Formats: sequence, structure tokens, C-alpha cells
Amino acid sequence: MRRKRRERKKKKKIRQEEIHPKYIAQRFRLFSKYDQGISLSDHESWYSVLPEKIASHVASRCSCDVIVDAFAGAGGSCIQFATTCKYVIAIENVNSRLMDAKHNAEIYNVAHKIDFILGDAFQIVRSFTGKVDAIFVAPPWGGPNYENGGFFDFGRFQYQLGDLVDFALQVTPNVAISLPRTSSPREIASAVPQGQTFQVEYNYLNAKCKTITVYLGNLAHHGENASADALSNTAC
Ligand code: MGP
Repeated sequence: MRRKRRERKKKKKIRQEEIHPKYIAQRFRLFSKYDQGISLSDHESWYSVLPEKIASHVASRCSCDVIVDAFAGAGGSCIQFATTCKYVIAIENVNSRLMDAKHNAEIYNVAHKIDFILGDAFQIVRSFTGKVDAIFVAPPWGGPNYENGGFFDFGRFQYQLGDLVDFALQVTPNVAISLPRTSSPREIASAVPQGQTFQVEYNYLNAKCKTITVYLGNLAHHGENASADALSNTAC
């Protein structure tokens, strides 16, 4: 019994030590209510959560009745969607992260507006085809060491970017995808079906580019739209 407890303590310590101090330093940017008991129980949650101001901005652009957050993680985005949408379907395939998302949504008093579903988004979202207004996709990028001085290597992705776009478009034409800030606009353009309007948005926080959000369908009709031809191959 004592040995088990010691092992659990040791595991927890290792998990905490794996978290890069830069993410811990940014904890209040990730969740402004961090000190009210926010839970991020693994390393991947720390580096994957969208900073709250960016999540809030993306949510304001995705305002609708029902949105799916296909890779909900510890809940940073679905919490914000719950403030701009009537209902949120949050899917996550790691139980401890889904539990964190629920717990964190309770801190923000929005858990009652979110359906938390444990499972593989690729299997689950099919049942929502045509029944939801928008889908948000923030896939794993293959770890925090994703920058190599050049454009993001989409070979690191667990899924092909084009497959992710197709998967999301099966559910609804209104799609938002969160990608690395060093993604090549040309690669993004080639993942979007021809003729489809899309918009690439660079998300800055305190003058630093953090992520890119790609919007399709009605979500792209905001300011200037991009097309493959109009894009220069630059990253932030
Ligand atoms: P970062 O580039 O790892 O850190 O993540 P940061 O704070 O810019 O530090 P610096 O040393 O690069 O200056 C920036 C943001 O990208 C994170 O806050 C997350 O929102 C997002 N992000 C990073 N990773 C590795 C992932 C990922 O694997 N998946 C998702 N969905 N988002 C990620």
C-alpha cells in the first residue's frame, strides 16, 4: 500500500518536472482563473492549451448555436466557446484531460453548457454531421519542440493536414483549425479543397505570434479572405 503511494507520488513528481518552466510562467495567460484551482494534470495539456485571450478571440469568431471542440484537451477552448455559443460538444480521448476540462469549466461556471465526451473524435464526430454549426480542431503537433528555424514540418503531425480538413468538413462547412505559427501558408492552402474560401489568422499575444487559426466556410467571412494565389509563403 505504502509502496503504491510512494510510486504514485514519484510519478506525479516526474510529470510535474516534465513541464517546461516557460509554460508554468505563463499560467495566468493560459487561464486567468488559474489560482482558483485550474487543473492541468499532464505535460501535454500545459503546452497544448490555447492562451485564454486567443481562445476567447477564436470563440468570438465562432459564435453559433452548437460547436464541436474535437480535441478539447484540458478545456481552454471549450470554456471560451461556452461563452459565445449556446452549446459545446467537447471530445477528448484521454480521460484525465477530459476530467480536467470538466473541472476547469466548473471554475468558469460554464460546465452546464458543455457535453464532455470521452473518445476518438474521428469516430464520434460522424454522428454530428449536419447537426452542428461549427467545428474547432486543435490537433496535437507532435510535441513542444516543433520549431526548427523554418516552416513547420507537417510530417510530425499524427494526422495529414488535408485529412484533418476533410474530416472537419464532413461535419460542417464552418471550420476553425489551430496550427503552429510556423505553418507554411502554401501547405495550408494545398490542404484546403480547391475553390473553398478560407482565412489564415495569425494570433498574437503581447506582440508575440503564438498560433495560427485557419477559418473555413462562414467563419472565414471576416475581413479579408485568403486564397492559395493571394498568399505569400511567409510565417510569423
Ligand atoms: P510554444 O511555441 O510551445 O510556446 O506554444 P511559447 O509560449 O510560444 O514559447 P516560445 O519558447 O516558443 O516563445 C505556443 C502555443 O502554441 C501554446 O500556448 C499552445 O496554444 C500552442 N501549442 C503548442 N504546441 C506544442 C501545441 C500542440 O501540440 N497542440 C496544440 N493544439 N497547440 C499547441
